[in-house]
Amino acid sequence: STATVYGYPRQGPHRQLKKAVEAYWAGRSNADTLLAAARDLRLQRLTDMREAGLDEVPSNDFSLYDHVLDTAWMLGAIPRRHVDAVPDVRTPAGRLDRYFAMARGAAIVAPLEMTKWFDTNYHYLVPELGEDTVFVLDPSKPLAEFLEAKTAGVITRPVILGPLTFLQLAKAAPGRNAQFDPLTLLERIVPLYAELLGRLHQAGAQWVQIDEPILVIDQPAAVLAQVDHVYRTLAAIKDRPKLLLATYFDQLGDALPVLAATEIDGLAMDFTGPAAANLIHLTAIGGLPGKRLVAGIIDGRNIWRTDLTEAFNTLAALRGLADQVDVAASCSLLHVPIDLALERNLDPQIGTWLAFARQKLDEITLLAAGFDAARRTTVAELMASETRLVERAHSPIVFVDAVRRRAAAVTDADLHRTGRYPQRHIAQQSHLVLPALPTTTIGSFPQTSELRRARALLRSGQIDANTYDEAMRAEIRSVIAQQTDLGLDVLVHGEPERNDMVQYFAEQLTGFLATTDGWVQSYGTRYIRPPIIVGDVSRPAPMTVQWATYAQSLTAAPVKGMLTGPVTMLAWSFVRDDLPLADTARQVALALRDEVQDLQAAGITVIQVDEPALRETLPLRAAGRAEYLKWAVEAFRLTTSGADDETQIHTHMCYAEFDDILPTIAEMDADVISLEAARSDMAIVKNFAAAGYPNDIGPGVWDIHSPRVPATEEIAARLARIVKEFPPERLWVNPDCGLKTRGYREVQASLSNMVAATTTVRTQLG
Ligand code: THG
Ligand code: ZN
Repeated sequence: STATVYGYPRQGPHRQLKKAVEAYWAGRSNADTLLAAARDLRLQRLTDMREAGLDEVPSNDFSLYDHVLDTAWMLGAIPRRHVDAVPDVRTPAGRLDRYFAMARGAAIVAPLEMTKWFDTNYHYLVPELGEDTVFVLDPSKPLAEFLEAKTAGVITRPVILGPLTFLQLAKAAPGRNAQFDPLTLLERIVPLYAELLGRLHQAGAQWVQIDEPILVIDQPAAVLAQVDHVYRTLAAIKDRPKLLLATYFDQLGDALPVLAATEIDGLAMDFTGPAAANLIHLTAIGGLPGKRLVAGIIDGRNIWRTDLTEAFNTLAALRGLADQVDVAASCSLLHVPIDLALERNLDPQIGTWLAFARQKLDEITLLAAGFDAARRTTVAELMASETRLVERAHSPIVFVDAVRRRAAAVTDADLHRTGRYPQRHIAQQSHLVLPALPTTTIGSFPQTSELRRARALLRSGQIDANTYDEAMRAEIRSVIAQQTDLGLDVLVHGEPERNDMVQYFAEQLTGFLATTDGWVQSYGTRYIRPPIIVGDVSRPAPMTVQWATYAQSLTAAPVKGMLTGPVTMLAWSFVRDDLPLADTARQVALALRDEVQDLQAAGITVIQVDEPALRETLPLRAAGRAEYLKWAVEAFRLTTSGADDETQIHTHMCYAEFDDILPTIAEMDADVISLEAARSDMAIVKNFAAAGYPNDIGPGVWDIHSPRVPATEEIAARLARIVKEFPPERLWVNPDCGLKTRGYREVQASLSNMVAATTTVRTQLG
């Protein structure tokens, strides 16, 4: 049995890649320096994976920014505007600059759009394709990375994003027919894949891994026919490497028999979580005779040590279902931090429960060796694994009786506000006294370098907590004064005290664990450190009340209390594998419910509970969606329904299109929801109206993802349009999202125009 992985973290243990790329962008280094740093990182990864005992190591899973962008480049799918922005690519610097122009834009040229990679927190760049896209193969990256490893003495397995996934993740190029279906270009790119396979074969590749994760999403029969066609075509090539088709994140469903019937040489499948159903399907179709099966039996996207007994049982069930059964993680290890050994603040016992990427390599080689020896070599490890599980189950950190009892005692009444929306609306209006089209912002104001500096000084002990708190209060005073001058109706305190909202709450909730070095790539050179939910969650003390009440003490206008909702707290953390997600969501909801009540008791009459991640965690396959949406809505309602009728509950969502979950959003029953809308030109307003959305909405009237200041007339025109599409008495005016990534100058100018536009349209409304 071979031990392998589909991909490994790219950044290096000290985020060297981030530093090297950002130094290049800032003009502090040059192309040679950047490329040399990248090469060193790749060779280090190669050594780490070999030394951990992997038999087969991937290549081309590395990227300077994103592997979908790399694939677009490899196929020559480069938008005209990026070619024009960087016309000369004869030098390495020219090639890098065009590549980074696609990723980040250049001067006035927009970058490719960015979106979520399946249901992970990784973002890829969306290829732009049209009828007129001319594909030309540039195999230099996969070839060079293969040859680089070969020279270092390792025959790697190049990883290539497959044609069906590439096309389905792409979109119609802007300004072209939006109905254009990129899949119609399949016949044009298959020959390029064929040519690439030939080139890799010539270079000495024995196996190539083609990633087709899109096949775990329900696919219509017409697409399955295309799957059949593509893989028969590629398998029919003479003089090619062996083909390993890799899927992950869920079960294969109807695509499994289609792939099993082709002449590809191997399938890599996920056997963790919902994908465990793959085992039943595989058995039902009689396995993969004549093929290699790579079994993803270690969870590649979570950080718990594997239950070795269970993993061996899965392997035993797979034995004989293919010519060869190999061991791997369920997906690329890109989604977990690199090495537990880097942690500087870890409880030693909890440390024995965790495995980051480097530790997962050890688990994989152990399982592969134990599988070959029918477990004989691993008796000691099996016993240790059992012991750890028992310790974990009985740890007072993990199981907290009071939390369990409280969660079990939740009743249907806890999920309902006292009054229904119309009654609440009257109660709220009587003391908030808001004008028509009330103006507000989403919550955060710019995170200045002074704020970040104050946090760094506090962490290093150079200033004390009082000095830090006073710096935060000074910022709050300034943010409140600005909003008062601008004439906004519902104010915010600006969240200067929060770096990352999830991290901020995780640090204050019992049951969550923060890491010191657990960086995971979010997009490009940006990383996050997801907290780990280790045990039952509770709130030892109020978390936001002092900041909210301080802000409220400075003004007669209402100041919103700001919380991150339970679903988003889970979506952006590593979750438990020993408790259903719905149960953790309920625990987090109860903790936040207490915060809502404390805020209300302290005189905060508008409270916002953000759920930006609600849509992104929707299960990939339709079958799991209803159940997810049910507990997600319940968690939100549990968080908010302790509020009195007079307290106005807001929520905010972004990063996704919501049209397919409008009934769910209505069931959340927030009094007001603010939404990302500017990029889709307010299309969402009509959709909410058509769906009969019953409560208030605040469609974002300006796109905060761009530094551009929208003109008053432009915003006024948008408002004039939407007041005809949705009842104006239930409309709010706000930007698309929080302002923390923007600068104060553009924020002030944009908000000023927003208020002016609102005044104009109010007058028109009479
Ligand atoms: N918080 C968390 N997850 C998220 C977001 C968030 N996922 C989706 C989206 N927002 C991702 N966006 C970003 C934006 C900026 C950064 C990371 C993810 C970022 N990171 C810093 C860096 O890499 O330099 C490090 C931040 C830090 O010091 O903590 O800028 O808002 N949880
Ligand atoms: Zn947002």
